[in-house]
Amino acid sequence: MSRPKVVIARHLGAEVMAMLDRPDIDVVAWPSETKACHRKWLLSNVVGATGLLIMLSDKVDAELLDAAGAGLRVVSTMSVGYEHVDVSQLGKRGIRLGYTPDILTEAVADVSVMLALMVGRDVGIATAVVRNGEWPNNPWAPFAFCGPQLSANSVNPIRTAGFIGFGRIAQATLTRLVPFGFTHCVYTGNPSSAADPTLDAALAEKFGLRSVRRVALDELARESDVVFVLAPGGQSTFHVVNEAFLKQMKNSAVLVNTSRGPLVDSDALAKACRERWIWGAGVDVVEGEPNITVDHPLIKEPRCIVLPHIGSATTETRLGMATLAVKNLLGGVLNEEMPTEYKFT
Ligand code: 8YV
Repeated sequence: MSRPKVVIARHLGAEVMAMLDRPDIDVVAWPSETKACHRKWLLSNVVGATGLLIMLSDKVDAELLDAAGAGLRVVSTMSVGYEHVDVSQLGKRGIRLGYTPDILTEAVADVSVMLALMVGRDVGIATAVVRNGEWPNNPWAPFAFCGPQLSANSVNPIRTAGFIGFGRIAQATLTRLVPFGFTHCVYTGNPSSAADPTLDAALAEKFGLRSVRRVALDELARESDVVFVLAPGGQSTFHVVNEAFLKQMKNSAVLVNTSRGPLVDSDALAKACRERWIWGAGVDVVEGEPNITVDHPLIKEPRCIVLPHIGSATTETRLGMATLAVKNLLGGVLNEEMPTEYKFT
């Protein structure tokens, strides 16, 4: 009997690839050194596959699933998000889906706080001054490079964190802000669930804050000293941060997006930074990534820090994600349990 074919769409590093070195499967892996078009490679190599392991950048649509054929049992994505996968097509065809939640929570929370601090303290502008040899032309001046202080202080003893989306990563981010003296938290919840004051009181107690409140978007914009965008992508959250939202933010506030680019209208955000509706922004994700040129309005904004989607990029986290993705893949291929399987509704 022929062995099931598994296609690994990205090189996962020697340690994780070794997990696939087993006698009961045939492995076809993307030759990362090639200059071939990745999509074309995938379309031709997925033919007859039983399992497919992909990343966020690899679109799984009807075309790819048709190319794979009826034998495909599992798609395993090395990501917590799965908007690049046509989930309804998978459901219709009875194909299982694995994804990698939880494991990246702490790494993304770290980057979220890092961006808030970097923007507030003008690190982008300050490092450019040093790198460009302009430090000697910028002698010490009392208010040079000064920005709003993230942590609570005698001038601003009340610090409010706002979260668009209040899942695992948002709560891990809030945990990090508590030692900075944050006193209040406002968040937007899933529109399909009702606001619950009892839950909010329990959350305030859990985090040791004076209050945690689920609020409407405009209230969140008005009250927050820093807004973290941490909701899933998709149509319901498209441009949830737009001109109207940004105009309501405090002009000392910082916006951080470590979720998905399309949640924030980039042109509106660039305008908000340029016209000082807000202090600045730190984004790990941008609409249209990775095809961003240096002319992009956000890259041109001095008080906007743009990162190339590195939220989960620590060695430990990526290794954990890749290992989990392989376990999900093998579970699906061998008709066994998958550690983190998407539940079709
Ligand atoms: C990664 C992510 O950059 O997991 C996600 O959904 O956005 C990031 O952790 C990406 O998934 C790597 O495939």
